[in-house]
Amino acid sequence: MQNFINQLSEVLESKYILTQDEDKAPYLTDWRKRYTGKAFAVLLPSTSNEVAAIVKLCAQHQIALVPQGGHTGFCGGATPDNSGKQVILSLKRMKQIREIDIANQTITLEAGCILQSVQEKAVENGYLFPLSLGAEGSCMIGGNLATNAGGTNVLRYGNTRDLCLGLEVVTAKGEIWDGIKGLRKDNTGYDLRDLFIGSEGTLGIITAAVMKLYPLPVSQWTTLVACENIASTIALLTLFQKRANSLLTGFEMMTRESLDLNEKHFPQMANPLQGNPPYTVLIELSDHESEEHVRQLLETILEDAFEKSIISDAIIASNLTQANSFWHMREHITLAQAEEGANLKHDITIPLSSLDSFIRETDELMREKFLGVRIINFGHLGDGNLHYNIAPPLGADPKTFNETNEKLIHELVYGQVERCKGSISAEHGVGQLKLDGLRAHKGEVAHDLMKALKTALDPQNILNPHKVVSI
Ligand code: FAD
Ligand code: 2HG
Ligand code: ZN
Repeated sequence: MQNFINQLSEVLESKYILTQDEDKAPYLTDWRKRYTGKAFAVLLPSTSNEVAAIVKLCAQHQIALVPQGGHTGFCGGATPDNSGKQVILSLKRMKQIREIDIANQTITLEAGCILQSVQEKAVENGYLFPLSLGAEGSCMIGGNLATNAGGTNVLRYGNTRDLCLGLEVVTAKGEIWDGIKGLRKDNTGYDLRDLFIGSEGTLGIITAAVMKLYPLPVSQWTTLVACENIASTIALLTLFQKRANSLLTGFEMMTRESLDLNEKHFPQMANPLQGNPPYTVLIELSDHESEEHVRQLLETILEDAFEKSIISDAIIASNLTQANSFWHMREHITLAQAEEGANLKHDITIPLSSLDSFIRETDELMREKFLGVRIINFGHLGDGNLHYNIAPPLGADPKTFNETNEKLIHELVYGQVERCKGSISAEHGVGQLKLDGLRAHKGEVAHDLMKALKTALDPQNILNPHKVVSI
C-alpha cells in the first residue's frame, strides 16, 4: 500500500489524497445513514488525465475504486465496503463547464458539476436544463448520469439518459474514451454511451458529458388538486395528457399519510387543500406561447375535471412563491421520512393501466399483514413511478420493526410489482441495496448478459465491485 501511495503522490498533490480518519469521515456514510464503509483513502482528482492515471495505478495494484459524486444516492452505490481496502474517487473537484453551444442547444460539462449550478448556468444563457430532483443542491451530473436519475420533469423531457448526447469515460484500464459529441443521430454500432449511463460506476468513470438544453418556457402554472381515490388521479392524468399534451411538465401524487408525516415534522409544510384529501396531485403546465394561453387551458381542464367529479378541490398558485411552496411540500416528504427514522423504500414503476389495482391490492395486503404500518406512498405518477415507502406503526421502534419485517415487506411489494410487470427500481438504481434481488427480477438471461458485460469491461473487478452485479 505504501508503494501505491508513493506512486499516487506523483499524480495528485498530497492535500488531495485523504488518509486521516477525520478527513475521510464525510465520504463514508450514505445520505440515508443506512451504510457506513471504510476506505483506505479518498482521492480528489481535478482532471480526466488525473482520473485515468489513478485508475491505471489501481489496476496495477488490484485496488478497487468507488466513484462518488454528491453521495445523495439511495442504494449505497457510492459507499465503500468494510474491508478498508477500497479507495473512494470523488469527482467533486471536476466542475468545469467546458462549452455552451447555443446553435446546437448543448452544454458540455464535467462530472462534478452540481445539478443546481447547471440549471442556473442554462438559465443565464436563456435556456432550460430540465433535470430536476430534491437533491439538486448537492447531487452531481456524473452521479445523475451514473444512476440515470429521474425526478419531476421526466414525463416531458425524459430521464437523464434522454438528456445526454455524449460522454467522456475513464475505463477500467485507465484509458480515456472520448465520446464528447453533440450528435442527435449516431448509428455507428454499439451505443457505448448508453452502456455507461445507469451503470452506477461499475463499468467506467464518467468524467464529462454533453447534455441537451431546451428553450425556457414563457409561463408555468402550478396547481394542487384533491382526488378521493387512486382511480380518479389516473383519470385526471389521462385528461391532462389528452388536453395539455406536451405542456404537461409535472404530475406528482401524494397520499394523505405522506402529507400527515410532512406536517408532523414540518408544520409549515401542511397541505393547503382542505382536510388533507386522500390523494393530492401537484400539476405543472409549461407554455411557450403566453401566460393567458396556459392559464386558460389549465382552468378549462380543471372545470372539466370538476364536472366529471374526478376532483373535489383545487388551488391554482397565484404567484411564484406559492408555486414554489407546493413543490417544497412535495420535496419535503423524503426529509420528513428521514426525520421519522429508518423507513423501507420501494422505488417502483407500474404500467399506468395496472396502477389502480396495484395500489388497492397492495394497500389492503399491507394493512392486513402488518398492522398499523404507515404507507408513505407518493411519487411521479405521470411516469407510473411510485415511492411506495413503509414507515413502522406509530410508537414502534423503527430498527426493531425493520429487522423483523423488512424481508417480508419487500417480498410483498416486489411480488405485486412482478405480477403487474413493473420494475423494482424506477430511478434510484441498484447499488448494494438491491444486488440480491436483481437476479430474480431480471431473469437468468438478462443477468448473465449483465455479468458478461461487467467481466468484459472490468475483468479485474476494480470498478465499484459488488454493486449492481457481482462477478
Ligand atoms: P452518488 O450518490 O455520489 O453516486 C451514485 C452512484 O453513481 C454510485 O454508484 C456511484 O459510485 C456512481 N457515480 C457517481 N459519480 C460517478 C461518476 N462520475 N462516474 C461513474 N459513477 C459515478 N433520484 C432520482 O432519480 N429522482 C429523484 O427525484 C430523487 N430525489 C432525491 C431527493 C433527495 C432529497 C435525495 C437525498 C436523493 C434523491 N434522489 C433522486 C437520489 C439521488 O439524488 C440520485 O440518485 C442522484 O442522481 C445521485 O447523484 P450523486 O451525485 O449524489 O451520486
Ligand atoms: C422523490 O421523488 C425522490 O422525492 C425520493 O425520488 C423518494 O424518498 C423517496 O423515497
Ligand atoms: Zn422520485
